[in-house]
Amino acid sequence: MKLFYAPGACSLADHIALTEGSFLFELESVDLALKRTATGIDFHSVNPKGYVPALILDSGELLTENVAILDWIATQSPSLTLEDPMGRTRILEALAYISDELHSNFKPMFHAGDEELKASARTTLVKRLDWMAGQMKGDFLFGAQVTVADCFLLVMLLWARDFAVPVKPGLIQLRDRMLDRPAVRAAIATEEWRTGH
Ligand SMILES: N[C@@H](CCC(=O)N[C@@H](CS)C(=O)NCC(=O)O)C(=O)O
Repeated sequence: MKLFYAPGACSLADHIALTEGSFLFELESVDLALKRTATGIDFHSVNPKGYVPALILDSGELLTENVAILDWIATQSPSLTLEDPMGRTRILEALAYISDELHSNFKPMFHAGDEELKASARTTLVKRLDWMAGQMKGDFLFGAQVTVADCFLLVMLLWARDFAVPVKPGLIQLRDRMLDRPAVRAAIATEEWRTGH
């Protein structure tokens, strides 16, 4: 299995989840501007969509989209999902929210210009993150257990820190608890990604 990623991009969520789940996998970084992988492959030949994450399964099949990859990881690693009969559905609900309502609204922050769009995205992000803070059921989103949703949420919280988007204390504590985890530290160190702070 191989994960194609870019340092500090949303693919870090998948990288962390694979590491938390003790999967055996390889990594290859992608230059998103040039669409070239570290070994010099045209990234479009790996993932015609041209964006990370892209996971090549042991079967050779390509899996894309954070929600699908994280759901697949959770189905393979019971420690990252919830046993409750509604558990998978609730995690998918959270993943969809993180993808549509958080990740999408961070996109303007990564591009120069259009300050108006950035300001409006920031206002939406504050509202959406506040709502998420109100959903926390314990130390992590669903209580005491880390799930794939926390892995995805962490990346959003790191971006919030880097782009100075204010977040409630509960989410800051969740971020710091995640950052204390050996798997999270290992994944971030492997990507050689330095956040802005
Ligand atoms: N819908 C995709 C979006 C992934 C995405 O936006 N990836 C960004 C990095 S965070 C990327 O590779 N951007 C480069 C590009 O779109 O050219 C998903 O959720 O997996």
